[in-house]
Amino acid sequence: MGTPTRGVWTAWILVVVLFTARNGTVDASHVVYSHLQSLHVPVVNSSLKTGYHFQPPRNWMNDPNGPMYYNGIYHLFYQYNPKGAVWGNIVWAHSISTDMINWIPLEPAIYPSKPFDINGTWSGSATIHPGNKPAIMYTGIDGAGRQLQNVAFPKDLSDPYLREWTKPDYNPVIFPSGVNASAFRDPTTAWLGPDGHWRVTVGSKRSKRGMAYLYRSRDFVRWTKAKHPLHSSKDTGMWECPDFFPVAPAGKLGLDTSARGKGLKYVFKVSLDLTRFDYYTVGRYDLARDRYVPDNTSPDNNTGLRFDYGNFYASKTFFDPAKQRRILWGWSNESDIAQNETTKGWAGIQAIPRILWLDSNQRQVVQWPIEELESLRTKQAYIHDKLVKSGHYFEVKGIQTSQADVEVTFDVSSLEKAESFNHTWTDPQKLCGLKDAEVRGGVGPFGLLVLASAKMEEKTAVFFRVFKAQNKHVVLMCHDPKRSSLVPRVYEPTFAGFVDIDIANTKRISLRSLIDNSVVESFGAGGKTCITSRVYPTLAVGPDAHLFVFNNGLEDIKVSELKAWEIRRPLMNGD
Ligand code: DQQ
Repeated sequence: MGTPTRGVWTAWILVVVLFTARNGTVDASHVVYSHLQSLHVPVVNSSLKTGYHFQPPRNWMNDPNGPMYYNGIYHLFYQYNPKGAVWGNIVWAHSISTDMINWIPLEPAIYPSKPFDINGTWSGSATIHPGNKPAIMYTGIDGAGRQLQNVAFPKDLSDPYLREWTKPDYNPVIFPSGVNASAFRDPTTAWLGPDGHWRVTVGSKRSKRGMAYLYRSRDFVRWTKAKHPLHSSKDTGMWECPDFFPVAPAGKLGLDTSARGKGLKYVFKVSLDLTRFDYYTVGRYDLARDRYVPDNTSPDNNTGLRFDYGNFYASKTFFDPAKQRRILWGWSNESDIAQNETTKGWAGIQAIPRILWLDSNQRQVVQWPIEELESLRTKQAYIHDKLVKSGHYFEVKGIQTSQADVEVTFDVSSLEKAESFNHTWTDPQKLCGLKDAEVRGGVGPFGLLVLASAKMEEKTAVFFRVFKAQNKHVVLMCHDPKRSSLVPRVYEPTFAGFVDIDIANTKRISLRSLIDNSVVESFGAGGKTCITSRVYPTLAVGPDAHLFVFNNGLEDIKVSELKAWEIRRPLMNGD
């Protein structure tokens, strides 16, 4: 019998995946592999484990929950399976940090134990009450499988780590009356209205319409459903993990979720269960009607703006009063099949926390890794004013790049040779699939080849391509992991987003990529377009991972400056 081809393997793996999925029950958003849920295996493939991204030492992790700052300490809770590397047995695991980079694990803060959460402690958010008193609202699953909203409070406010949380017996505080009880979850951070009442929004759907139901309360205990939802949108399906917060019209400073004032803009984000991506709009909050109204510059559906155009879901922001900034956390799941996750013994990471602010054009947000990450930079490589001729590439040498932070600026002196843009190319991801890094272009593709083997049998391309449309140029940013691993994988999509810059004017574009063994997290044009991918090289591992700059366009480009640092490992949850 001959060796099965890549196609045969892929088909076989797909059959296994589909068969397993069919035989499990499907919860709200994650396939349930009951037979794998409590399987403890040693972590076998540690070389691909991330070094500086947030991750528990073992097992499954999904959504970030209740991020907050309290008396000098950052807290991150997250959906965690203490018993295995697939979704199941979910508790709120709890870690603390003074810089959001080095993490110390604590005991789980919230776990199923009461009738109102006996079948699950799902996602939710923290709200800091006046007098600096934290409160959590989360979704509990009761014995009948209904999704309810519960509150929990620190048992002892004088414990600097807030280790223990109390769930009052008066829970649930919000019962699914008049809503679909199996699609009613993930309460947001609450905000105070001018009438002194708290407001919270909960994700849901009504038939195919995505809904963010609004509830009000004076005391955080008795909640009343508002007549109208905060927002809804047709044909978008279940809205998981909504997030709603004000942003300053200019500058990078963040605002408290309850901030009010003239000229404030708002961001509303939902995680669409149908596509498994996070979409947001920029808009205004009509306080008189207690409704969110997106601006007409933001498409309000699954063609809309994304915080990240890659593997990034169930994200959540919080206001950091210590540095007056809004921080975004997001879950980056594996691109692998459940069986492989079980063999690895771990699954899921959090993307590096990012500060988030409104772009000066007020049409989108901009994101950038928190400055604390820079404390992990060690050895540096530096290159400047280097021409990359059409069809050429060069290697960045002198540092190990399997865990690295790369910042590069490309000068594009002429746009003469830009390919023409077809107006039907509305989906950047499809366009990147069509015109991947190997497809020669006019201006671009140019960018980085990361986690590449010495002979480039393996590589993940992070690049830009510039097109000429009728009256302007269109810039596409892509992640192309098609050749990232010699082992066939089920899910290796190209990811892409358009970059809203006037390149004819700037004549340059910047790129930052955070490389971490099996993660590539990229920020184009100073954080206007972000993409995160999970890749699993077999050769380009540890010291055998290489970094190249390439130009596969007809036009020469110049690297005006490239700085790359090795990134050392922080304290990571006791691992
Ligand atoms: N994950 C949680 C839910 C949420 C989903 C369950 C999003 O609360 O809707 O683990 O990934």
